[in-house]
Amino acid sequence: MSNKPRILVARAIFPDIVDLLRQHFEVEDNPDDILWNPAELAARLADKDGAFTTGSQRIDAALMAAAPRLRVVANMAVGYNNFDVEAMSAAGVQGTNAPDVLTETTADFGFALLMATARRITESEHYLRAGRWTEWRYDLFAGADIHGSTLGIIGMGRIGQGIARRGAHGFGMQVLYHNRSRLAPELEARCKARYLGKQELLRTADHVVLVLPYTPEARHLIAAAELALMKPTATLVNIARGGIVDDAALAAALRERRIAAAGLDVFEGEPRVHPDLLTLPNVVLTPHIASSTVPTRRAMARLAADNLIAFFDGRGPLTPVNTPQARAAAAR
Ligand code: 8YV
Repeated sequence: MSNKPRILVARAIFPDIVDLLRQHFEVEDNPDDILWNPAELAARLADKDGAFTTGSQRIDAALMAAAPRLRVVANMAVGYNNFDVEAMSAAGVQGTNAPDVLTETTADFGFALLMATARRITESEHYLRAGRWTEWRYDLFAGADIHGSTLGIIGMGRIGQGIARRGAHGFGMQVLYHNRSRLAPELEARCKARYLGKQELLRTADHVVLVLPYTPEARHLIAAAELALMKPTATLVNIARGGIVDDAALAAALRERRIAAAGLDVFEGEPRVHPDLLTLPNVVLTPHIASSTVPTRRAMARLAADNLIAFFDGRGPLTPVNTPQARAAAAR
C-alpha cells in the first residue's frame, strides 16, 4: 500500500484537478457528484488524511471524531461557514478557503444582479417570451436608475470593495458602506466610499448590496424591521449567504411594494427557495452562481488543490482560516 496521504474529494470537480491531486495523493473522488449525507461523508473520511470540499458539507466535531487521521480540509469557496472553525482547531484540523481568485468575478456578478433587478431585465424578458409585447408604452418596465444613484454596501471585504469601485468609478454612484470595522482611509478613498451605520445606510441607499460573511451575528441581519427602513423605491441584492436575509419577511415586503425589488443569488436552506419568492415578479432569482465563470471556478479548484499539496509537502497551507492545535498522528 502506498504511503501517500489519502484524500477525499467530496464533490465532483474538474477532472484535471483530480488528476493533479492523484499525482500527490491516494484519491477517492465523487465523479457522479452524489451529495453524501453526514453519515456517508463520515464513513468515507474514516481513513482519510485530507479532504477537498466545496462549502456544501458541514465539517463539525462529530465528523472529525469519525475521522481520526484527518488533518486538513480545503474548501473551494471563500466563505467557510460550513466549517465549525473552533471544533476544527480543537481537533487539530487545518481549514483553508479560496479567497482572492473569485473577487472580481463575484463583484461583476453583484453588479450584474443589481442591474438586472433595478432595470427589471428578467421580468421584461418573461413578458416578451410570453408573447405579451404588443406595443410601446411610456411606462413599460420602468425601473430605477443605477448611474448617479446611492449604493449601500454591507460587508466591505474584497468583494464589497470591488462592487464599490465599479459603482463609484463606472457609474458615478455615491457609495456608502457598513462593515464590522472601518476601512483604512486610503482604501476608502480608492473606493470613494463613506462609512455609515447600518440603519442610516438602509434609510439612505437607493440600492443595498449584501456581501458580508455569514457569522452567527449575521443571521437575519435584514429582517422586517430593517426592510421597513428602506426606501419604497429601493433594491436589495444578496450575493453573500442565505440566512442573512429573512426570506419570508422579504417576500412580504416585495409583495406589498414596501421595497421595489430584490436580486437574490443565495437562499436560506438552498437549494430550496422560499415558495413566496417564487410567485413574485419583482425579484430576480439565481442559483448561487456569483463566482461561476469557467476561469474563476478553475482557479478556485486549483487553489483548494494547491492548499492540500502545500500542506502535505510541509510548506504549510496557502490560505489558512484557522490555527489548529497539534493533532497526534493517527496510526497508519
Ligand atoms: C461557491 C461561494 O461557489 O466562495 C464562496 O463562498 O459562495 C461560492 O463562490 C460556493 O460556496 C460553493 O463552492
